[in-house]
Amino acid sequence: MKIKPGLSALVTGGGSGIGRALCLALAEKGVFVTVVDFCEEDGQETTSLVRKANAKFHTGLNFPCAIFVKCDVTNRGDLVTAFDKHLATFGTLDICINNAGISNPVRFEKDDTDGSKSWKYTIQVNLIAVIEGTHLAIKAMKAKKMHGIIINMGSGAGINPKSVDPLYSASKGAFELITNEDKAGECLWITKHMGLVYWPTPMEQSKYLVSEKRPSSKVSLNLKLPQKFEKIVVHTLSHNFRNATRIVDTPLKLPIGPHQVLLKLIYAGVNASDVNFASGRYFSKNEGLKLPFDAGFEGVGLIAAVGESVNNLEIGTPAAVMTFGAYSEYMIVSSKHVLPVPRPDPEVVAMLTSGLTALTALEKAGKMRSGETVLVTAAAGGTGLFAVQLAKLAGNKVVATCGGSEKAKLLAELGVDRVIDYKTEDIKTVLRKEFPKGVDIIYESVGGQMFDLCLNALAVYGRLIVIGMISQYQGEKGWQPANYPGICEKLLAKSQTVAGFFLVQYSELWKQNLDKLFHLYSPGKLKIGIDQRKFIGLDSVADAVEYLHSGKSTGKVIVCIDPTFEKKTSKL
Ligand SMILES: NC(=O)c1ccc[n+]([C@@H]2O[C@H](COP(=O)([O-])OP(=O)(O)OC[C@H]3O[C@@H](n4cnc5c(N)ncnc54)[C@H](OP(=O)(O)O)[C@@H]3O)[C@@H](O)[C@H]2O)c1
Ligand SMILES: *[C@@H]1O[C@H](CO)[C@@H](O)[C@H](O)[C@H]1NC(C)=O
Ligand SMILES: CC(=O)N[C@H]1CO[C@H](CO)[C@@H](O)[C@@H]1O
Repeated sequence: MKIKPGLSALVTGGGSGIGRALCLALAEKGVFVTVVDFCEEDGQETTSLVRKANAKFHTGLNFPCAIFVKCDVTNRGDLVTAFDKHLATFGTLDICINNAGISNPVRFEKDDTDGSKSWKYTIQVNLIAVIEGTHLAIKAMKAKKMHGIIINMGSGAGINPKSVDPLYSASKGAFELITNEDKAGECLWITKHMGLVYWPTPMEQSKYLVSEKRPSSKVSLNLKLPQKFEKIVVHTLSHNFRNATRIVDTPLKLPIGPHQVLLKLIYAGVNASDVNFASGRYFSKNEGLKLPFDAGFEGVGLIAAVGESVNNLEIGTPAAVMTFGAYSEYMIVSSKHVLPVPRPDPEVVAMLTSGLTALTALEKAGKMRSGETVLVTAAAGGTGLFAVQLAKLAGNKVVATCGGSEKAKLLAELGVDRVIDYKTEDIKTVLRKEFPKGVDIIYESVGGQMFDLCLNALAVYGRLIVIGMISQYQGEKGWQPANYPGICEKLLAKSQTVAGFFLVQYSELWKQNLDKLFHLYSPGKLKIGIDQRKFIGLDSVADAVEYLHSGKSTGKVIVCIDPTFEKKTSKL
């Protein structure tokens, strides 16, 4: 649900704490609020704060932007009145947050009364009233035939008795549940470190978890693991990925080695360079290239087994890999190549090669600061979408090139200052006219004529980062290395740098930079663009690779390897 002015919300326990923070955060977006609380003073105060925050969105209303209903949530009659008053004032109910909760200060063994300091009362408030509130909210929403959102506030204390989470994060967390409907029925646990924390569904647990507590021997022999699995191998060197590869059956040999991890893959990322890998370009001549070899650069999934010497990784943990062989149902990898991640999601796949390349290349090779001009080519592609946003977040002016109006629209929405759609405008003319002093940093991944054009558009002290040359990978005669006569003279005359960047050589920064990307993504500062076309199963990988090279994709192209995870279903 998009949170917008004119929606209405009912928040129990809205007088103070998280409840008040939620009422105010909703009011900041123009939402009408019914503040429900048993304390008159707190409730009235929140209500007047909400009215103030809400005023700028609404004028000339014949009803108030917020109302207060004094209510003890353990009294069903009170609660019914609160919902009735809400509907009578605002007409519909869009969001209901059952937030009222108490802790019981009396030690359990001394707690044998029936009063307001008894365990019974705690259960009434924290459990029964939440169930009643959910009922009443469903009734109110159904009566108006409106789609709505109900959030029942839990507590970190339910999982980890010591953790106390800040009010602000809690209100943010709830917004995540309102705006992202894929999360219907889910539970969101907000922690201070990695944003959203992943809980396997019961289905995933029964399918992939060996046991909750592992026995002393950590080699897990899950009887549910298959005897064999499918993967994609390169059998002939060719830059035509479809011709170069085939799907093969492989036996799953257990137990795995002491330092190894068995990863069950869910999503794999498609990389512009898959075609270079399939043509053998990643192997130097003396490395003794041996066919067939496994394809696919990156993926996420769940850890299905760990070797006996692996102490830092648990079965069932979502994890990512960025090593060859990710176009596969299962992968046996050294534990040092396994990166734990919050969720096995397409967004996480996008952050791997595409996100890490953008962040690391701009900072390391581009020496990005703020207040400069940054040009990104193939800007609506997998890595390009990250590059434009990161350059913008760092405080730079961003220019982006792309082919097509849909891509141009998306880039403009992401805050790009000047989008050049080369299908309707000439890049060279625009740059000459609008950026006569040149551009300070260029994130260049197209190559060929685009590289020449970019080099000529570079400012004094400018840095041109060579990210790739996608336009060259599948030429008629394959990839032909180019000569650049006069390049030294050009660079010398303007103190410029042309810097190569290859992510593989920055592996010591992967973990730390992945964390940085999560920190930007969780609060919504960084948007992750996933191409909307669905590729399901290993036999769709070749289609996905060809689609990426068709120039039609926007954002990261992803293959879903296990379709049982493709659609998230509600757990309510
Ligand atoms: N150095 C590294 O470590 C590293 C890591 C990751 C990626 N890369 C490089 O980054 C680039 C982008 O990779 P990606 O995986 O994120 O792919 P991508 O940008 O999603 O690739 C698709 C986009 O590239 C452009 N394109 C495709 N074919 C083209 C062609 N023949 N001529 C001109 N433009 C073409 C198109 O955009 P428009 O038509 O809109 O421009 C297309 O939508 C590639 O060059 C890749 O090799 C490098
Ligand atoms: C790929 O295979 C098809 C059909 O076998 C063939 O026509 C085509 O020339 C091949 N392409 C390349 C680049 O090898
Ligand atoms: C993980 C990985 O190897 N990703 C590769 C994707 O493709 C680019 C080049 O286009 C490589 O630089 C990345 O290393």
